[in-house]
Amino acid sequence: MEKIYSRTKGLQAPFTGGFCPGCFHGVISKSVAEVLEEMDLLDRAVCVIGVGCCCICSRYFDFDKMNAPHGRAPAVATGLKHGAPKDTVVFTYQGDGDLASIGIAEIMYAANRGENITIVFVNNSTYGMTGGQMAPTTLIGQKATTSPYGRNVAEHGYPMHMCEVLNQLGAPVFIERVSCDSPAGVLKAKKALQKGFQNQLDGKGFSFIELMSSCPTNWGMTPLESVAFMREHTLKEFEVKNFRDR
Ligand SMILES: Cc1ncc(C[n+]2csc(CCOP(=O)(O)OP(=O)(O)O)c2C)c(N)n1
Ligand code: SF4
Repeated sequence: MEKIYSRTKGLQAPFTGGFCPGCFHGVISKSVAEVLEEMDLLDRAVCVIGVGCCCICSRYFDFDKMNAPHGRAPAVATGLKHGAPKDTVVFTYQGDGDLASIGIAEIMYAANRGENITIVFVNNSTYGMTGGQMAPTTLIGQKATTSPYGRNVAEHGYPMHMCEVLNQLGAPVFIERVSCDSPAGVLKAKKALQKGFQNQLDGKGFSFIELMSSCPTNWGMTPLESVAFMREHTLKEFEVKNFRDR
């Protein structure tokens, strides 16, 4: 029988899974590994992994990686990119608490300098690993353990849209928001990741890919309910689109 699918070499075997059922980190990290393999980059890629559930990727990614706690991944990636052999592909893998809250300074300045790195930003609108606290990306009215009555604009401000914020800067060359809530969405996400890595190989500069995600555990939903919530609410607040492609 013809073999039509095999697991990517970019994930260590045996892949037993460490994410909660229905969590998009699984399909996103697999997509990243597949794209690197398809582009023949597994031997020269380095992933700088932030804090949060993205750390679980440290167990699985079968290419060079390191951890950069407390939102500093873009700064660490900048240093790596400047010091590593020229053909090294350096990217970060960060959650929304890590990137948009704890590490807001680092992402802004790496983007503004137009560093030749790629950012993989997983937005699940909560602090997943630490128990569902409100993140900068939490929707208005969405409940969190630190806002049990829901995000209230008067008290907590509005959700932050990182693609739109970074789109105000001059230097970034590629900014796109995608969602892996359907097979077609996964294919689009892989195309965006490929573009982000190719831009770096071409020396073009800073690429930012935001992948919309869920956190069934902290949203208090089943996997299917969380996908329905994403489609009904999250993807209306965070529109899937390409913001910039130079
Ligand atoms: C400065 C700082 N404060 C708090 C923490 C604790 N902390 C570790 S992971 C995390 C939440 C990360 O959430 P997010 O980036 O959204 O990732 P997720 O787990 O949702 O994928 C926090 C607050 C930290 N590491 N550093
Ligand atoms: S806590 Fe949330 S973000 Fe973390 S693995 Fe579970 S579902 Fe995913």
